[in-house]
Formats: sequence, C-alpha cells, structure tokens
Amino acid sequence: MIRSVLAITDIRPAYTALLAGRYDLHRFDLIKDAEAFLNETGDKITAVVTSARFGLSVELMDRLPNLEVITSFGVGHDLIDLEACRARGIRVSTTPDILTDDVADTAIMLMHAALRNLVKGDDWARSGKWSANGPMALTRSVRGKKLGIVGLGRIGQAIASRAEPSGLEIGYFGRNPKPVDYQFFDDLVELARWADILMLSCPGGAATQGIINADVLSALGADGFVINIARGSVVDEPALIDALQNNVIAGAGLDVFYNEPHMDRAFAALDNVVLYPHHASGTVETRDAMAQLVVDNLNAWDERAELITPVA
Ligand code: 8YV
Repeated sequence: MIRSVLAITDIRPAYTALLAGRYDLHRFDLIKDAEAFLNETGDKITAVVTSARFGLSVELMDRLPNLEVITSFGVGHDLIDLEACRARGIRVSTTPDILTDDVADTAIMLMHAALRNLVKGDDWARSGKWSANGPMALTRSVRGKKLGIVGLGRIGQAIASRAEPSGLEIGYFGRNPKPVDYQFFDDLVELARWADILMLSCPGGAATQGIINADVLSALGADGFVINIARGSVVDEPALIDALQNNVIAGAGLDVFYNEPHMDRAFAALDNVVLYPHHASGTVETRDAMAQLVVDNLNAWDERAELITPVA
C-alpha cells in the first residue's frame, strides 16, 4: 500500500489533483529546502511520479530508502536507471502505446514541413514576400523518396505505416531484423547512403548516444533530410549543426535537442531546419491519456502490487 508519494513534476493539474486526493502527495518541484525535506520525509516515500523529461536521478533515488515504485509520464525511460531500479527491487512503469499515433503523426508532419518548406512558405505568404516577389522557391516532393528509419519499434512502425501510402520506400536500422517487408540495414552509414530521409525513432540512452554522427550525415548527403522525434542525444548535435550550416545535408525537422528547453541557438539561425519544442505527444487527448495511465499504474500498485505498463 502506498501512502506518501513524491511527484517530481506536475503531470497535468487535474491528474495531480487526483493523486493529492488519494495520497499524501509531495511536490518536489515546489519544495524550497530539498535537503531538509529528504532528511525528514525521504524514508516515508514509497512511490515517485515523474516524467520522461525529468526521470529520477540515482542520487535522489538513494535518498528514498523505502521506494517501491516509479510511475513515469512518457514512454522514454533514458533518465531512469532501470538496472539500479532492478538491483533495488524498485518497479517502474511508463506510458507506451497511447502516444504512438501523435508522435508518429508529428514525425510525418515534420517530414512534410521540412521537404515542402512549410515554415518559409507561411512567412512568404504572411509577410507579403509573395505579393512583392512572386512565387517562393520550389520545394522537394516526399513521394518516391527512400525513408530510412532508425529504430523500428512501436513508433517507428507507426511512422512506416503512415509513410508507405504516401509513396515512400522504407528501410530500417535496428539491433535485429523484424518480420516486416522493409529492407533491413545493420549499418547506419549504409542506411544513410541508401536513404533520402533519415527518420530517428529509437530510444535514447547510452546505447544510442551520438550514433547519428558526421560520417552518417555525410553518407546521407546534400539532398538528404534528418527528422528526429527520438532524443537529442541520438545525434552528434555539433555535427548536425555543422552539416546544416555547410549544406552537407539539405535540411532537418527536429522535435528534440541536447539541452532542452535551452536549445542551441545556432538552430534558430538556420533556414533549412523546422523546429518543434519537444511536443510530439503534446495534445490534450494524448497528455490526458498519459496522465490517466500514470494514475492508474500508481493505483494498481496501491491496490494489488501490480503495474499495468511496467518496464522494470
Ligand atoms: C513526453 C517523451 O511527453 O514520452 C516520451 O518519452 O519524450 C514525451 O512524450 C515528455 O517528455 C513528457 O515528459
């Protein structure tokens, strides 16, 4: 049974209120003296609510000796050390599946926005450049392009199933081939050489840190695009900025960055990149469903020591 819950962040006000109605809820983000709080209350905390964005540091976890469960808002768990959790018998849940459609839709949206130059087109119409200068420059067609998906998990497959009817040929890179009809690549440079558009939809964390490096970007080439809805850490960001500045690749559509929300300002100066503020799952419908699943996981643990969507 759970009594005291530590919330690292507000998941959504109505759902945080639900938690506060049922549990003794402490908001870590609102606590002024964290040290005093942890000394006094750390051993009473049996559950943590967090998010993919904030995770839970091992240092903080170590201050919660009776922690049983972590329920996280979001599908990524790169900021929670699952090995450390397993070693301590701490169970962890995330919110998979319910965000897949919105994230895949965002990936497709960024792909179209990058190739068709949506943001520049909006400015062209809005600012009067259209009436002053005539038509804007031609853009690139999506149909007929080769889409190289890095990570064909749930989200990667949802992207592929949207891209196929738009006339894209699909190839993918992953740890192992999957039972699908798409071409498998076990080498990222080979995938990049084959692809016109590199779509990043793999998990973050140590295993994928910086795998999209200068070699991969130069293999993608001057007509190639990078779309990233995975994690900023997957890309060698200075190499990506350099590739965009020097036309090593044609452009990018990016939802994720190294240092969020303090994105490298070099991106803002580039006109061959479409930027989105890590908001692929940011719809009312999906965020409500994610918050509800966080609450449901916590209640399931409280009532029957079970998690609905465990990852550890
Ligand atoms: C989260 C995400 O909404 O699910 C993930 O892994 O990155 C986003 O969908 C966001 O990080 C909330 O913290």
